[in-house]
Amino acid sequence: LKELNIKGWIRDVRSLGGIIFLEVIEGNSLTPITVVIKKSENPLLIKTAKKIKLGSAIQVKGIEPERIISKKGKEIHAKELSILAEPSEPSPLDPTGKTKALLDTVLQYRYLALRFPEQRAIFRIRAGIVEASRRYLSGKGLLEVHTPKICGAGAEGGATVFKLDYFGKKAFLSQSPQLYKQMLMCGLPGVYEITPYFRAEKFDTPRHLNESWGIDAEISFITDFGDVMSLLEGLIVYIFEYIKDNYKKEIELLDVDLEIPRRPFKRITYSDALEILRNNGLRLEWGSDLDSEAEKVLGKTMMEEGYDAYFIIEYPWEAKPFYIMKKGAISLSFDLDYRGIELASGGQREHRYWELIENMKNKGLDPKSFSFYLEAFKYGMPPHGGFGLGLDRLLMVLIGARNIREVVLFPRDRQRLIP
Ligand code: AMO
Repeated sequence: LKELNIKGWIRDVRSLGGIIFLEVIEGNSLTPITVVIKKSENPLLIKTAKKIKLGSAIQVKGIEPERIISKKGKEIHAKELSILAEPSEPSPLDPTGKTKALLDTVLQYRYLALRFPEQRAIFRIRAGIVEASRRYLSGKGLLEVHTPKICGAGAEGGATVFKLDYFGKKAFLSQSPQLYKQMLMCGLPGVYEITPYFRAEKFDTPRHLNESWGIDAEISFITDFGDVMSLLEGLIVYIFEYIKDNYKKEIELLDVDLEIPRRPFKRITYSDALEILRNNGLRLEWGSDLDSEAEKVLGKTMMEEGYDAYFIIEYPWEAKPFYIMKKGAISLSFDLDYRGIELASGGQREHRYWELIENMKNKGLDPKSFSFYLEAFKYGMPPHGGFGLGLDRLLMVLIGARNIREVVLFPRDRQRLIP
């Protein structure tokens, strides 16, 4: 007989005749273990067990029986039972998980919610995505880097920066590693960074956060932006396959039907997209951004054609940031959407010093405030490009969550600064 020593929290207590069953959430497990205490074998323990409060942290020593009497998976017959910590207040979440909590309550008590298997599954898959990204991008020869999050200039537009005081100087929280990953292309063939984005966006939607995470990559010596799209497509498919192969239990628990997106991802131009929208009764001016309504309609059309993931390429340059290469009125850029939700964007960058300055002026930016960045373009900067992939958005679509907050432990949005 195998000796067991388990530690965890009591999720449910049932008694039946002379037997008490404690359902315990153990260690990292996704399935609770049943602790069996028999009055006939252990009259003293049964007294302790009867007084035990739901949610208590306990330790049990005992043996694994040859035949299981509880209906649920693993079982231990207790010889010793110690209560390590008792709750001083009743749990704000139903410990048995039978009554589902509202998202607001989950977010306030995420640490408690993590005792539920479904919650554990979400954050394990999140870690799995990061793990898969590291494997894939390192395997492609990109170096994992860490760039500053306290910055002297913002890359993604002045309106959405969080300002802070840096020993009397004006500083910003990084909106994206954009400027630094590009500067690094002056000395390396490829980098990636898994990083927070801080953005003072005033959106209050199910897919926006003020602190989100990105998987950013940048590669140099590219032929065109197709090289960057291939890298991103490969990464997405690798992540889906990795999760499907290594997180089977989690996927099953969350009741997800994980389909690997069909390759090659469909590529449509921005102009094609406008045409599709027009055929669906949505008229958009050439040059305007695709709003969430437009994204949804496009997503539906693409799914009807059998594509979950698709690139929208060649946006009007007007609608893209200064660092993207301009070719007449269009930009050498792409967005990657999945079933109507934008997951990533990227493109080929302007690597030529004077053209880059021209682009900045075109956008009404003062090249002087970016001199540290421009400096890197003076010493043989090769053609390069990259992408930023939203980690939270990717996890959200992967598990079919309706709200991005579900997949972030302690989300930062317009209302939430604590916990
Ligand atoms: P972009 O601004 O499109 O591009 O951001 C890249 C991806 O990051 C995710 N994302 C967000 N997710 C949740 N809440 C937000 N507020 C939020 N903002 C962005 C999205 C988005 O597609 N520097 C470029 C990338 C590049 O060209 O390399 C950039 O930041 O999934």
